[in-house]
Amino acid sequence: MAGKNKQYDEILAALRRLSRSDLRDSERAAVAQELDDIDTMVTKLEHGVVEIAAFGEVNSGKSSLLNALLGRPSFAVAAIAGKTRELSRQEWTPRRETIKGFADNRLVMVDTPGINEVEGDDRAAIAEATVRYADIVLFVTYGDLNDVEFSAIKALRALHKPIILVINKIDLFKRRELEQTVASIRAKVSGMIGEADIVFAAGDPSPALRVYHNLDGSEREEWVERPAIIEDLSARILEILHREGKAVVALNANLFATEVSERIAALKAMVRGEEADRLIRRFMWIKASAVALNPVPVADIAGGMVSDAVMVQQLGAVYGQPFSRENARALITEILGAWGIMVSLEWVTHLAAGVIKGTAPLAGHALVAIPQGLAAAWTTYIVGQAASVYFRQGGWGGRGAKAILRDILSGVDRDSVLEPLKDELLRRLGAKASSSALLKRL
Ligand SMILES: Nc1nc2c(ncn2[C@@H]2O[C@H](COP(=O)(O)OP(=O)(O)OP(=O)(O)O)[C@@H](O)[C@H]2O)c(=O)[nH]1
Ligand SMILES: [Mg+2]
Repeated sequence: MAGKNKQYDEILAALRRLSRSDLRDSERAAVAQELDDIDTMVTKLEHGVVEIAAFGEVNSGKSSLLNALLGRPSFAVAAIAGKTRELSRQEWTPRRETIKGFADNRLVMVDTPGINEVEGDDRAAIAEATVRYADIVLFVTYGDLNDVEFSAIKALRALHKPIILVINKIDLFKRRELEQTVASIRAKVSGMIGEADIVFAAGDPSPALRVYHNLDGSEREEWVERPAIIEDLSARILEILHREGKAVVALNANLFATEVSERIAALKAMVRGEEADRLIRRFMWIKASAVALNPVPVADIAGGMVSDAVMVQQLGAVYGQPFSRENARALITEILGAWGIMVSLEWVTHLAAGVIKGTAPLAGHALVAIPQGLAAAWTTYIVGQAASVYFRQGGWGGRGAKAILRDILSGVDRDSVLEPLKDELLRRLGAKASSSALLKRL
């Protein structure tokens, strides 16, 4: 099929590009599942597979129905609910020469576990994962739709899957009961599933009791097997394939590609965000401890840009944007300018007042060292956050650096960012102070 159809080729090419996209090891590990999913979809498209999945509550007769369509007992069936535990696939070979354009396709039936035991949001996620590769969904029920079934149908509709709603086990219904059930189901799904896509079936009807009248007037009872009722369903599936042709498969592949690339983008952003955070915290500590353990003149706090420049370069690498040392310095200058901080004693004192309050009065060396260390770390934090935004969005964007700095500053609680650093500095300085006190006493 590949190569014959432009739409297919484009989707295939997009998926292959996605799986080859430049990913660092940590990113590749985070999106391993998505890359596997892409491989599965690529293989499916390359082999021209069309998947038809049965979906519904446990015991609704999904496996039996698929067996009836296949004409062989391929899927396990049981009277106890929850027989099917995993997705499984079987090739279906109806008179496929009758389906226009599908002569070189493989039709595959997919059996799925029942949806019951899963709750709320999870149900939508499970439905999504279960029918991810399905081109047509057979939603199997054997009575009026309950809330679980209804919310599953809504989830499937949200995925834009063509759905055939199968009212199964019709051999168990009385005529009136069946009419009422159908009327109620139609009302519930109106606007979601068209009438032509609601069909009756009996995948595995119970045997019927036949009474034979003998010539001598006696009667003989016998249980006789009844054939499955699947003609309407089978016809409807073939009709959809016939009418929609490969658009059904292309639509599904396209939705899949969009969904999987969004998931990859989100996971990549998460991995990068976490790495950036770790990096910023490491540099905050380096700077805070260097400054606090060796106090430098206050004016040097923001001026000593070397470690910040290295951090910015490394952040660029996390976001896949190599940055020279000069560019890193220029970016830092721009950030500090947009922030508009006064690197002055006043600023440090002000900052210290916020963070140090609540701490036992500091003495001697710590009185100067800790506020200076924290001020240095705070500068590094803000520079790191702003640079991360810059790299993430490929520049400052229309709103400019000042607006971004404002967002960062209003969205962060300075005291809680610096708190762990303060404690660690106090611990280290405390240890240093007590050892020097000890030395003096000797
Ligand atoms: N009377 C009647 N019984 C049916 C019909 N289809 C299936 N059954 C019975 O319903 C029970 C469950 O059938 P399965 O096909 O295993 O149902 P399932 O939906 O695959 O169930 P799980 O795999 O547990 O989710 C079995 O006892 C079947 O014989 C039908 O059309 N009529
Ligand atoms: Mg089953």
